[in-house]
Amino acid sequence: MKTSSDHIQDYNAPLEKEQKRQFDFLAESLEKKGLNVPSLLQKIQDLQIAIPSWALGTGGTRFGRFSGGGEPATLTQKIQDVGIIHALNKSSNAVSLHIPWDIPEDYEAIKAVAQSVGIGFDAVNSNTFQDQDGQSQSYKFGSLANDTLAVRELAVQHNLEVIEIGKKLGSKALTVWLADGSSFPGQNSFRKSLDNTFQSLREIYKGLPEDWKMLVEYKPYEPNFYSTVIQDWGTSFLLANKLGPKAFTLVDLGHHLPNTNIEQIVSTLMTEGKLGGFHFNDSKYGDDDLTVGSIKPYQLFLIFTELIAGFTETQNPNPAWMIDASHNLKDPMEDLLQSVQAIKMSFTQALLVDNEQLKSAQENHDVAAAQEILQDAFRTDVRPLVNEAIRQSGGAINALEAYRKLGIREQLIKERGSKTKATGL
Ligand SMILES: [Mn+2]
Repeated sequence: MKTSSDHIQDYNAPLEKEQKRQFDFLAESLEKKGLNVPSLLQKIQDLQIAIPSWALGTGGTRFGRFSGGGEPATLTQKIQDVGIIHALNKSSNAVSLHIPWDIPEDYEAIKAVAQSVGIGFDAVNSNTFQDQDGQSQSYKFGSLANDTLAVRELAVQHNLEVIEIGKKLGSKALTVWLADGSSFPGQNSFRKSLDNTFQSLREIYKGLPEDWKMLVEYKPYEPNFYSTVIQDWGTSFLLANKLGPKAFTLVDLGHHLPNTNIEQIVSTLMTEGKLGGFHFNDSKYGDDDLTVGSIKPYQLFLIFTELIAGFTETQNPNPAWMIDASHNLKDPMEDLLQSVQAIKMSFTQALLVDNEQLKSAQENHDVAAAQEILQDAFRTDVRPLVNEAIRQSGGAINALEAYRKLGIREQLIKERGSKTKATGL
């Protein structure tokens, strides 16, 4: 694959002069505002976003799926793809595995592949939203929340197995997302479903190693359309609190009803020390799996502003950063490069917010000034700074352009064929 350091340096060479000119110009104006540019570069370099194993193939909708060429057919190929992304952007040094779609056959071999491309293993994800071949009980009417004890036990057992798989890979967190709920009023008892879920999660929590986290994800609807058991951050927070100090809430941007104030949720969770992880994506209507920053970049910036304030002003542990998207039109790797870049840009813009000035505007009830402070940061074109951080780490000045110029997809199609299908999709 043409992603060796030499290939990337060859791609960068003709762009270096213009990159330096743009960076110097921006750096000078930031320094005039009292910002420490080397420290900004370091923070941008340190931000690493995990890639989910399911995002490397083309996603589908309930109407159909249109495969792209050269999709990864095996776990090894998925990890190699994450390695390509990381080589280009130096910002995606971990993969988040979905079990049972990505159970390693040979753990040592998989770890060696990951190590060879500089990739670690982020949170492992359990799956009780679909039945697997030969499964003894069905999740059709719920898993951890199911009224039938044997179904709940099967779902608990699956989660415990996922922890065991994660332990062998060096993962440190289990993400639980439940499809459980009801599609019609009267179908389930809300109280019983919630209590069953808590009892099941408690069994899983008992099997969690000391240095692990359990991330409890919420979602207001889908695949159930009347109610989901863990419908919102409040329900997830309630469960995480009852479970104990290793349990946290996970915020998936797509898992909110339209216009929900997600930045306020982030702030509240961090105040309580319970924000455990983030799933990035973007959406116009619901859980649309669109490229991060493609629809609501200002919202993303406001979320990062809360996160960055929370890092210094709360005791919340560092959250796990993951993308959770798998959309149906673009080359998945191009989409992931765009998403990671969008995350880095919003993060960087949020780093530019003058929190002291903002506090003073708030104390003086100067509403217009408070808005100006935020928007001054948001309207700064930070691309030369983000690209410089990536360049200094050995990545490509423009990762997406490099991906195209180096002909990565063409090489993958040549190696894997044009009709491969990613597992789980
Ligand atoms: Mn998610």
